[in-house]
Amino acid sequence: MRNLFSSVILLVLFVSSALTNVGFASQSTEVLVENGYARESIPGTSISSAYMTIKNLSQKNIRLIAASSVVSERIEIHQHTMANGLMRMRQRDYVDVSAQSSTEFQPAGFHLMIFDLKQPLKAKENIIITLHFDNKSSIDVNYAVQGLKQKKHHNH
Ligand SMILES: [Cu+2]
Repeated sequence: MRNLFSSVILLVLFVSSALTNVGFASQSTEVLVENGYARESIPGTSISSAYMTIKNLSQKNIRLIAASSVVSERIEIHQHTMANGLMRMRQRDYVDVSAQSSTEFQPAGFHLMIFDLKQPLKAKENIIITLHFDNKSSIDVNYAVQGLKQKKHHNH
């Protein structure tokens, strides 16, 4: 029961933040994050990945250096690369977003890798991930959870 109760509270928080899909900078208004979405976790696993576009409107280069969230204690910055026809994934310490430019996090590219999910991510939920930058600013970003593409459709 306690679990259900805290889920309801979280859901209320998610709904209020889902009203806008753009992240707000807590210390800098010069970074915008758009099109945030996360993947529904595959049943039986506790991992997911998240994607977005980070826009740097400022005159200075910035660097994404970490991500954190209540849904997991462990979120890493990753990059997919193709090598000899094989898709490889490696952890990155940071990803740069150049001045007045944007950097895409997308499948087959940069992504946030979410490990050790406290609860599975389900389609149509929203989660908040805080992005931390090297200029000490951070942004709370809303990620809409999308269903798995290959998943057969079930009605609950
Ligand atoms: Cu990854």
